[in-house]
Amino acid sequence: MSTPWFKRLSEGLTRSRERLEGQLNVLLRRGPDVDETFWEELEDALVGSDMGITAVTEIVARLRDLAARRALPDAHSVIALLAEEIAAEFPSEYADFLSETPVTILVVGVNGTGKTTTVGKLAKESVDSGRRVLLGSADTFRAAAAEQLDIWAERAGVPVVRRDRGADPAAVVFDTLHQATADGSDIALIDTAGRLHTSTDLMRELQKVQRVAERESTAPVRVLLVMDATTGQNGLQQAREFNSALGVDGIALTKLDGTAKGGIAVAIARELDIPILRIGVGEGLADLKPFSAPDFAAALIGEA
Ligand SMILES: Nc1nc2c(ncn2[C@@H]2O[C@H](COP(=O)(O)OP(=O)(O)O)[C@@H](O)[C@H]2O)c(=O)[nH]1
Ligand SMILES: [Mg+2]
Repeated sequence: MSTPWFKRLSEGLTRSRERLEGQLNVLLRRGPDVDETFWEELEDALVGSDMGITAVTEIVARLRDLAARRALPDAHSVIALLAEEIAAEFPSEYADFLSETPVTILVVGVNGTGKTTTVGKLAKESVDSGRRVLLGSADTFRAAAAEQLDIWAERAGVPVVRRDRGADPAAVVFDTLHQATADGSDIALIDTAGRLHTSTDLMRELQKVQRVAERESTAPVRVLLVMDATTGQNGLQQAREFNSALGVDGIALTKLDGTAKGGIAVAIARELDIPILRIGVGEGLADLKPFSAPDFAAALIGEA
């Protein structure tokens, strides 16, 4: 698995891996015995990486079962199966709507999670796969938001629809989707605001944006939630709120390079039941990667 992509993923997960690998090595240095203390310490190491108690309980239960059924001889042979069991926590089949054509994507999430950056990276990915892309700047709340999206649009070499600051975001969506139809766009990516006066205001505004998108889009409309991996378990509560207001179809998990608790991806998959479609491992245009559960699990636990 030494492809350039795996190498980049692995680099992005360095902080998480060092932490988990360190703890697993301590565990292995205790000795080869697979006793109750071993299972407890394994559980603690996994919980410490933010995988969430539900996933950890399941992973450890499956490993205990395997250890008994296959009569695994020692701690090493149990840890050797860990990556596979972590990967099993993720759904094995789901539609990657970011690769569908045509499609309209509403990119939502809390302020600062990386929505605008992710729109830019997705624009580049889509252009590289030969698709006609249009961006819509529906974050009309922040002064700098449209300028920031313009910069990404320029980097990716795609057009962007915008209106003045303070304009109705739903009007931007209307304009964007009419232009997408006129241009024959394959993918329309709509950036939205992450903060308003209150969270109720924000959810109401996004619901309006979604209604207008559903009405005006000739392509299927999907909701992509951008989550910041560094916010850990707090992000889960925000995700539930977005999901109940809008119905989230997929997740982009950003800033995995900025946390030692990358296990949060496991908690997200297990507790939200929404597929992670992309992960962000840096600030550059090429730092958004398709999610693969086996690669992720392997990069997360390393060579312990
Ligand atoms: N390290 C890192 N930084 C990221 C990633 N994605 C976004 N960021 C940074 O997070 C900050 C907020 O991003 P932005 O797109 O403006 O968030 P928005 O408010 O949700 O639109 C910026 O400084 C981005 O460069 C990532 O995957 N890794
Ligand atoms: Mg933004």
